[in-house]
Amino acid sequence: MVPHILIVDDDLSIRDAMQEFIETSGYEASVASSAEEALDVLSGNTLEVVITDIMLPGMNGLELTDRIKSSHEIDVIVMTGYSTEYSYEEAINKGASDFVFKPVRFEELLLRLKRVLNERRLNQERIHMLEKLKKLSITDGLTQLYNSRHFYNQLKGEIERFNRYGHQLSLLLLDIDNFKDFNDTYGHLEGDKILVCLGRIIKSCLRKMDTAYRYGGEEFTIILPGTHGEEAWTVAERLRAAVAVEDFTDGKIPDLEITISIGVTQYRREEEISSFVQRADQAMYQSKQAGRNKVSF
Ligand code: GH3
Ligand code: MG
Ligand code: MG
Ligand code: MG
Repeated sequence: MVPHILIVDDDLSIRDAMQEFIETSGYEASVASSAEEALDVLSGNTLEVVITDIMLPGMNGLELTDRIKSSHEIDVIVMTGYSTEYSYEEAINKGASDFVFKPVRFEELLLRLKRVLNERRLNQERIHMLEKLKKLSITDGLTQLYNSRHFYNQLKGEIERFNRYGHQLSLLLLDIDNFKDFNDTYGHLEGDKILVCLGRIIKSCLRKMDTAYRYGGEEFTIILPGTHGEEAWTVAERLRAAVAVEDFTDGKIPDLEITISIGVTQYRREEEISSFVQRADQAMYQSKQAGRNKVSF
């Protein structure tokens, strides 16, 4: 996308000349004759850079810079005459990215503009990369659900919310039944495919607020904020039933039955996080004891 530049100057001839120059340099250019008009243009457009004169009727270019930097992700280049009392430092302190003297030498302005745009691009790439790394650090590579590190962080947060606002909080812990047998019979790679497929089913059974995690090898957890135990049990039962009827291998292994056992717990005030998770684990174990493919509370 072509970068969009806004030129702010109260002198019509300067405005026009700069607009033409910026446009012939390959950018989209808009103009404003005052800071107030510039703020109007900003509110209705996506802009990359504002090039503003300092001496303007009404709000001056430094105040404009201040306003822009406090509410927009936009770079500002400030222009002023040699003889004014405004200093380079003042403009930079207000958040300006660069500064040019008037009369503006267009070739110099273009170099500075290119440098500012380049830094913007690098910054965006950096932010994008950090977001990707952050996502990677909380995601389980196989199932694309969240990982167990993220589970404990999120659960801690939900427990704090519970203690502050008294919202209900429930937890499901589920484990694939006799999965070792499956691996022994069909191999680990086929087992991994089952895990991926199960991850998808879990996701499809979740409500908007719920989050699912690969807790361990073939064990998963689901945090259900704002949910009391009975409701959580209903979610668990729906998930158990969905897994039991799923054809995990698209008929390649006829009569294959994959089932899960689920433990449901509701958070008790002031309970330690470890005790909360342990109770879910105990409930899951009860489901195993009761013959597997069950939900226990
Ligand atoms: P139960 O019904 O009591 O849960 O029986 P189980 O065989 O599922 O239980 P157990 O905890 O003894 O074994 C879990 C098995 O899960 C061991 C291992 O073969 C398998 N497993 C764990 N992580 C992975 C994984 O990442 N990929 C695959 N393919 N298998 C895994
Ligand atoms: Mg002026
Ligand atoms: Mg297990
Ligand atoms: Mg198991």
